[in-house]
Amino acid sequence: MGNIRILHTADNHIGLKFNNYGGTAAQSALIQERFDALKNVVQASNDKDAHFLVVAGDLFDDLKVTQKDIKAVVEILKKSKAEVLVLPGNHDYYDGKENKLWKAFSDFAENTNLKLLLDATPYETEVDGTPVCFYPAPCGSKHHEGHVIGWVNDRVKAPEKLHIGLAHGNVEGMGVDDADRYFNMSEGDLRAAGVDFWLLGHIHVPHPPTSAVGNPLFFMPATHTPESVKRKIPGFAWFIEVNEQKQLQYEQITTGNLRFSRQILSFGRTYTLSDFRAQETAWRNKQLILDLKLSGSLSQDDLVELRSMISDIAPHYLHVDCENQVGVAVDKAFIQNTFAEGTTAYKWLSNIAEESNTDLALQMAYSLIQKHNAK
Ligand SMILES: [Mn+2]
Repeated sequence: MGNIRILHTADNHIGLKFNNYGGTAAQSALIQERFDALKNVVQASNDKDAHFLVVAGDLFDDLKVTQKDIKAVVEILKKSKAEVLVLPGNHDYYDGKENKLWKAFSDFAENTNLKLLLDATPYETEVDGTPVCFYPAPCGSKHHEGHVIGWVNDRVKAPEKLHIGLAHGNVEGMGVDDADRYFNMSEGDLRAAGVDFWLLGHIHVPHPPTSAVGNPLFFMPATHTPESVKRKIPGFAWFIEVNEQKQLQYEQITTGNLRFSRQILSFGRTYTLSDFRAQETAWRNKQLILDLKLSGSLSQDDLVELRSMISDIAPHYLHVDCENQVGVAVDKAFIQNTFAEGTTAYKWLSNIAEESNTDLALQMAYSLIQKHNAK
């Protein structure tokens, strides 16, 4: 029995429309990226000489993906030298009735290396004489609370075979958004199945967290390329090699080309415009979508400078979004520019500026004066 090599991906969400970037160059780049990163997954399967390329659900974002996109995905997956196993997830579920998505996929994939696992029934195969059995648990709907892996428990599992579960759903304790708690599985549920390990999808963060040697109960690859500014991580796939003693060596492979970065920054005494300038210069990358959330305060001159900086940085990125809520700092220069010398406001604010170590007292005093003057 030789080693068995598997490339594991999931949550590719082909067909995502990225309408929040509607009409921008970033929108078309993000749509195209889902295909390009899938090519990276296929390339990795060939580089690693994988026997199987497993897609553990949500290859497609919904059942309404266009025929053109389905065909393009099949064409990409066909280029893998591995056998490609595709499991329906909750976004691309299969409820037992013929649907356009999986009908078209099957038609395009006929007589290829692609195998669609629509039914909860073991798939027995072998690699160079080593028997391998996959236990697919496809999703039958988009939203479903309980898991669909229970049937695997009762199957007799000969010790000389490699037994691999395939499922798509939330794993309790992984700490993701409550909104994503579909097809909930506990570690106990996964263990009760009696397989050697599970290849899962659904949660868009990886598990285990890093490459290692060992015997994890389950793997989650995360998306193959990030899909929103909520993801700080790049896109990943797992490369898993199983030896004759059924010990695993697993390597996290980066498969995405684009990145998102959300920066929440507050200007003030400890974070200045020049700090921002230095950081921003280091971030520059045409494959990066930058999302800035700016607050705090800056001098009047720096505020003007900041605004022009923000409009100038766009060409250095794929896309820049900026929520600019930076206010004017009430410093000595501001007091002199705003109030006539000798007025109460001038004296009062200047005294605070002399004595106070915090911007807060000045900001509060200034806003009191503004309220008073507005009456
Ligand atoms: Mn999912």
